Amino acid sequence: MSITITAFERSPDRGRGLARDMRVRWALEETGQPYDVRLLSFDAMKEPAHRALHPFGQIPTYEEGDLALFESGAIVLHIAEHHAGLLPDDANGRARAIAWMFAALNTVEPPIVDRAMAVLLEAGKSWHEERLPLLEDRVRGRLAELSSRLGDADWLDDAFSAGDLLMMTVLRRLNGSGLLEEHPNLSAYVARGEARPAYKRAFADQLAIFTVRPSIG
Ligand code: GTB
Repeated sequence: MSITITAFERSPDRGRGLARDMRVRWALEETGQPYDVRLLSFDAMKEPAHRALHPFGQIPTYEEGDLALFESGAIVLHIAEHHAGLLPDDANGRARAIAWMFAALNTVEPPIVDRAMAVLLEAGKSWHEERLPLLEDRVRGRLAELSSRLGDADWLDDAFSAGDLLMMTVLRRLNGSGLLEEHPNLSAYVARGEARPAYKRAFADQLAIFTVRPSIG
C-alpha cells in the first residue's frame, strides 16, 4: 500500500529541515519505505479536507490504505512498529526506545519550542530581552541532563532507534542558537544522525522543494 505524507508547500525554514515532516521522512527512509508527499499551503491546511485528516489543521499527516494518522510522534512510532530498523527486537529494549521517543517530545521539545516561538514571535516586545534568558536557562537545564546521560555513547540506548531519530530532530531546532554547542557530545550526536544516509536522503528531498525550479518553455 502506498504511503502519502503532507508537508509545507513553502516551509518558513526554507528547507533547513526543521518542520516536523522531516522526522517522518527520515523514519520512512531509515526503514526503506517509498512515499509520496502532498504539499499544502497554509490556507489548504485549514480547509475541511485536510482537517478531516488532522483536527488541528497542521502537517505532517500520514495516509496508508484506510489508515490516516496525525502527530509526528505517533506516525514515527507506527512506522517503527511495522518496519525493521527503528526499534530493537527485544521487548525491554523496545520499551526503552519508546521511552526516549516520549522524552524527546514531552520533556526536551517543549522548552526548545518555547524558546523558538519567543524568538520568532516576541522579539519586538518590551519584555523579550528579559524573558529570553529564562527560556534559554530552561533549555540549558534539559541539555545538561541529556548530555550527562549520553556521555560518550553514540546513541541514547545501545543501537540507533526511533528515540534517537526524534531526539535529534528536536535538538536541530536549536540550530543557530549556540546552545547545543555548549555540549560537544550533543553536537556530535546530532552530527552523527545527520551523517546517516537515510537522513541525507530525507533532508535532500525536503530541500528540493525550494531548489527545484519548474522548467520554462
Ligand atoms: N504535535 C504536532 C506533531 O508533532 O505533529 C505538531 C505539528 C506542528 O506543529 N506542525 C506545524 C504546522 O503545521 C509544522 S512543524 N504549523 C502550521 C499551523 O499550525 O498552522 C512546526 C515548525 C514549523 C516551522 C519551522 N521552521 O520554519 O523552522 C519549524 C517547525
